Amino acid sequence: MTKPNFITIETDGPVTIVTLVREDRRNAISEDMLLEIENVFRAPPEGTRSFVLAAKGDHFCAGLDLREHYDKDRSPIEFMTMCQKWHRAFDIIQFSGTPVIAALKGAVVGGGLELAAAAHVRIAEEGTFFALPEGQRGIFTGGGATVRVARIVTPARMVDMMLSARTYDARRGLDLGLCHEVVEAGQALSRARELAAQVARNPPTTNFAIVTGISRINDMSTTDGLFAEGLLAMAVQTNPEIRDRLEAFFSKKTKRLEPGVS
Ligand code: 1HE
Repeated sequence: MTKPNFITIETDGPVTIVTLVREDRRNAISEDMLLEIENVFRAPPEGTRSFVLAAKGDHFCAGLDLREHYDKDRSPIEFMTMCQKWHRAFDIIQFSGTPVIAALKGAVVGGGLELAAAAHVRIAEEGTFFALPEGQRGIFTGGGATVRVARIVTPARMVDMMLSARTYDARRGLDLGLCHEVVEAGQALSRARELAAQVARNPPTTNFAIVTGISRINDMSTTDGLFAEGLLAMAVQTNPEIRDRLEAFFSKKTKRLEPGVS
């Protein structure tokens, strides 16, 4: 892989931290940047057991690079091809089998929300805001929001978000499922790293089943879904790696779950 320009890749033991570093454009995603994002999730550094997806600057991501879109004046078929590239890149994030924890701040809008929605856990710091301003710009989503964001907030709410361009702050985003945890301003990255390190300690087969299986099963009929769940459980529950964990539980060596602790 050639050295990326729009992202940085750092490893911290089993955690790989991918950072968007195009803060002068508020991390808006150009074609080249999209390819860099796809490449790192497609072929992560050896030993990666979880990812943090973060951003430099005050904003996570302002979505599609509107300047590039304007300058390229794409034809319909060129934009269809472009959408397929966004779908492919974000599918790899969601379905590669390795957990991705996003550290959100500032604007998480348009294609930036589509990117965040492909991650498995979203930590937002105070000051984060979510929106789909496409309607206002006269355009439509193209990076998977009609599927991923609509599933989170419901299709009806997504219609409203796109028509009104309303913004939701971090707390409201938490209520709606756009993020899973809200932390103080400036703390999203450290919390995401902490969680990614914790998640990296789960057996890879278990993480694979969690991050790929649940979404896929929710695309299936009840009968197919239950069958697929059984197949996943068959592989995960009989994995020899889990025996040590169960023994640690029996011998009371593992921390017990506590109410109210997340
Ligand atoms: C950009 C972009 C961009 C900023 N493409 N250049 N997304 C949007 O409609 C979001 C548009 N952006 C914003 O609303 C604001 O920029 C922010 C709220 C994110 C940040 O505001 P602020 O005041 O910090 O920055 P700024 O002055 O607006 O922007 C700084 C520079 O970044 C400026 O360029 P400059 O040359 O004047 O310095 C902006 O033009 C540039 N910039 N956002 C290109 N998005 C697969 S389809 C997906 C559909 C979509 O994602 S639609 C995009 C929705």
